[in-house]
Amino acid sequence: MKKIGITCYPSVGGSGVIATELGKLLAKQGNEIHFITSSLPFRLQGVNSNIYFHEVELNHYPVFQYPPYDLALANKMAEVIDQEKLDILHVHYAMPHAICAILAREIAEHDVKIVTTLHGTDITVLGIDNSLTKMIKHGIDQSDAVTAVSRSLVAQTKEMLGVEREIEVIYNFIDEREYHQRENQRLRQDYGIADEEKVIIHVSNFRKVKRVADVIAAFHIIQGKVPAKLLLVGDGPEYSEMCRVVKQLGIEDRVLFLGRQINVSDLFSIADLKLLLSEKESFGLVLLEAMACGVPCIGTNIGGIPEVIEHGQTGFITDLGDIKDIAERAVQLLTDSELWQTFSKTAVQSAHKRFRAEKILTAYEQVYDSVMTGG
Ligand code: GMT
Repeated sequence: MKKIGITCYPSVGGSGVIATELGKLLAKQGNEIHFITSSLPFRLQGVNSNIYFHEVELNHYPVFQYPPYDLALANKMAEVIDQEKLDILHVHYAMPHAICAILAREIAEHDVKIVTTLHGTDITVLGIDNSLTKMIKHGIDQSDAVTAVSRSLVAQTKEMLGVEREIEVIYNFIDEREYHQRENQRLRQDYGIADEEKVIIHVSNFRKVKRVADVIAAFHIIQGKVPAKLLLVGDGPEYSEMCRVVKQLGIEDRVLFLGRQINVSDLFSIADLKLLLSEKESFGLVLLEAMACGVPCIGTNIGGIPEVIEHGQTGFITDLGDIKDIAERAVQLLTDSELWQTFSKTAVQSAHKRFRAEKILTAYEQVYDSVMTGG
């Protein structure tokens, strides 16, 4: 049994999902898990006797222009390390969480090992800002072990930050009990989807890097050839602009903006195709969730996406912004039911074989064992 602290961004997002689900699995194995976060992680519902939550409280002192979240977090981490005698502090994101963990390790009296998992944004987005690179690199170099969610992210981290240390690839995983194929005719009816209509889905935080406009542009072509509806799930900075684009194209009746949703597995159960056309994506957890529900995917040749989608087997990989190719591939899949069935079946098998929770949990446990034994 180990005592493990976990810090992540608790709001909706793949890294928060992975951190929380991993904590739940580790708790089930008999480990004692301490979440140290600014609010309760959204997937952490219900009571579990092995899981504790330590809230980082932010005080708005008038002397500070901004509330010092990072320092408050480091202080809380140090407190929890000492009080609970943590063996490991597993932080998700080098920036700022690994930096906070390193500071906390210095402040705390009890010896703790730091494991950092890179999820992408800290490297591919923050890493291009020169004012932060030295600090991100420091966070990575000073961690006892570092993992990343794809081979592509490891390569980018080494190239962009000049990191030389070992970074282990541990892919994201899915909870098979939640993400699996199921019938949901009722939900289709609730959303007004006709029997002959195909359902295309996109799930994201509507940031510019997600290129939601490309999803809409591709759908515009697709729906001219196949009766279809587009489900846009999520919310973020590009939301209003996307509503405008849909209106301008005159396809409001075929595009459903569903906003943020917690139970996306229900939505995947009525989808025929998932589109993720990002310009930056270290993994694309939503692809894996879709695959586990038997939904073939089309994604861009970016970051870790080609490590998740097997081109020509579980979906297609297309060039960034190649709307014509994306639409053609989509129409091919949606109109060839034999091909679709094969892709759908292979997607489920691939999700289970390569990304099942049990396999990924073992990989993280090995990292914990290795830092604790100094290996
Ligand atoms: O940008 C996002 O989609 C959110 C971000 C996060 O913190 O959850 O996602 C990153 O981590 C996910 C979990 O590992 C990955 O699946 C996403 O690909 C990654 N996002 C980017 O690299 C842009």
